[in-house]
Amino acid sequence: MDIDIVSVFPEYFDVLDLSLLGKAKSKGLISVRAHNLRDWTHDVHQSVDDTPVGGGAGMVMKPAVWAECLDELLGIHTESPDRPILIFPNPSAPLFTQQDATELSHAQHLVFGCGRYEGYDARIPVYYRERGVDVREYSIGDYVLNGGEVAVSVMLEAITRLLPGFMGNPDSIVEESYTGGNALLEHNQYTKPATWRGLDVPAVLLSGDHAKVDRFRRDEALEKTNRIRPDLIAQLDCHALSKADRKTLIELGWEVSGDHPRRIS
Ligand code: 6GU
Repeated sequence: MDIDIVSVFPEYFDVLDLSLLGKAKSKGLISVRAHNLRDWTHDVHQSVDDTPVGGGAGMVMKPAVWAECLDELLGIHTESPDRPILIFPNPSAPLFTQQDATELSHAQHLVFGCGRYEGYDARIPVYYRERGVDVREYSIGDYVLNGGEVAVSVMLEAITRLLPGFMGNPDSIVEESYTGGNALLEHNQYTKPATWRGLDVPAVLLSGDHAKVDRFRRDEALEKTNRIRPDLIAQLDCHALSKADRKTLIELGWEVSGDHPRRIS
């Protein structure tokens, strides 16, 4: 996978070499290039932003500089068969989910554009969409960051760990939270010793009875999700739930009929 990142702080991405992503780079699974947006300016001040039309606080990133940069990185004026996906982090966009990470992990080439200040001119994504580019805008959560750099490193970590050959044990991806159509929070994990500072691991986990262990973990996942993220329970597909799952959810106060569980209050 080829990854281009455009930012006014490209050095921010030097740390990628230190993290797990560094592993993917050294294994040759990904090639990452961080570019400085100011390299596409022509004025002595290398300015990338201007005041908002219509007034208001802060500065907005100018479309012309971004377009010179993106035309080049996307190969917009060439016949190249490469069809990069263009991604802009944006706190006012739909949330980035595990499903997005999975989908993007199959792409050949990703180009990330990090906005700073109050954002970027809204015509930039419109322009590239009109030229047939797959343009995505994502937020990583309901809070505001100063720029897209942190959001891009979050998305990159979520995407690249899904690349074939990245994980030592691919099974651990299948078991984890948010995977598949039935997203639940993960059950608790314990390691040895069985008793530590007066706290015991649940006895059933030491029983050696795999069916009982599986049921215990599934119930714990359902209870935990019910307590912390009831919105995820409400999105479950009732048809994909086992009899035992339904029983647990009914005990937790859900009506389990129709397409999705409904809370009975
Ligand atoms: Cl993607 N960008 C910024 N600047 N702030 C955010 C965000 C993105 N997601 C949540 N907050």
